[in-house]
Amino acid sequence: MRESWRWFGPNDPVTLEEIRQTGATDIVSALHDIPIGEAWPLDAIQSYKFLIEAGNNPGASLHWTVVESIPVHEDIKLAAPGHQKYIDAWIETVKNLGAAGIETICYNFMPVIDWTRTDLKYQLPNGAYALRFDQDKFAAFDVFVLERANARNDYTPEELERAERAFHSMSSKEKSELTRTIIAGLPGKMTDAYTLDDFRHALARYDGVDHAGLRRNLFSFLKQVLPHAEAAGIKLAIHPDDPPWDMFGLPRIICTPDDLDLLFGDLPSPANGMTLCVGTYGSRPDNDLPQMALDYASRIHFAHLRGVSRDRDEQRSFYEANHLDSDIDMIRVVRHLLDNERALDRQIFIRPDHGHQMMGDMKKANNPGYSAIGRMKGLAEIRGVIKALSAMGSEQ
Ligand code: DNO
Repeated sequence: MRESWRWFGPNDPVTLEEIRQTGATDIVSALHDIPIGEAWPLDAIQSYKFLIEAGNNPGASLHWTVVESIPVHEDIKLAAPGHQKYIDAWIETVKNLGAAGIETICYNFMPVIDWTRTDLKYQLPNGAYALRFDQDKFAAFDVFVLERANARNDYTPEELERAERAFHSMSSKEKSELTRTIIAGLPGKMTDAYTLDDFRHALARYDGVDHAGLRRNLFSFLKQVLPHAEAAGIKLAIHPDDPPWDMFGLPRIICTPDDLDLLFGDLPSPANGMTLCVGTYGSRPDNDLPQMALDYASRIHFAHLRGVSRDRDEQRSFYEANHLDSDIDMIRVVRHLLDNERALDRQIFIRPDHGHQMMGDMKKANNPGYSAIGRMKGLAEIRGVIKALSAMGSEQ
């Protein structure tokens, strides 16, 4: 396993010096300042790599090997007139990243919104903060704040009643916080920040686009990109839609094993791979994560290791739990990843995903989910699992 750590660049409150202390060896990052749709020039990639690697010393070295993410312009997802120039730019970025020694590229194909939560400071019984997705608050936003046309049709009468209750229990400050959190709030998101009106407009562009249509656009994008990724020695690792179900009436097409089977069945290129985001896939009770770690052996190039705990009565609501104590059997996930590394004689990049905001980080500015101590706790726990399982050998 290659232990990696996501770094958002020079403005990230967690510094490279601190990351070296975690024991991680690989950096996951992106050229966040380049506008969506533009190619990343080779010299900019090389300077960024230099910046990351400049402070290395023997025994504490970081290497930029994983990109998360190259954003995919909305026009590509919509196959809108003129979108070819954005595909060309994406391909150029892939070639340049290959020339600079990047090994894996994580990306996603979520329309309009990237990963979505409703609470960035959900307090756990021990006082630390976690991220949470609350289905009732989400529905309250959709129906009563955004007032999306026909939104009501997507919810049952009981769900609407709960949403209405959630809406009325929020102060106006809480409502605007919720709005910001949903449409503009999260780090590393691959879409532009929106005002409510922009957001309505962005959603409207998808009127009439269904799952099959969006899938067609993903596949024709990949058909062009994959040969270049292969030639550049790069593995693509698609990130699932988070949370993994349709939202705002938008089709979401990377949510389940069925979606992955279509993707890999249609495009068998060895460069066509996935990010096993354990927390994202695990937000659905019907996704069996240890089984997925086993089934997609040769396709998993990157794993985001975190757990979620779903609400008992509303399975679409969850909070991000401890890495090892959640609804997901993380030990078996790691065991299968290790088995599949041995079987295929290669290494998989892993990173601790979203940590709790805790201890000295509680009063610090931080990117939600990406504070230092909580992620280091996750990494340390996972590292212990890896060491223990590796010492015991493979599963029979
Ligand atoms: C959340 C992340 C996402 C992810 C992108 C991948 O923490 O997992 O931002 O990086 O959606 O393209």
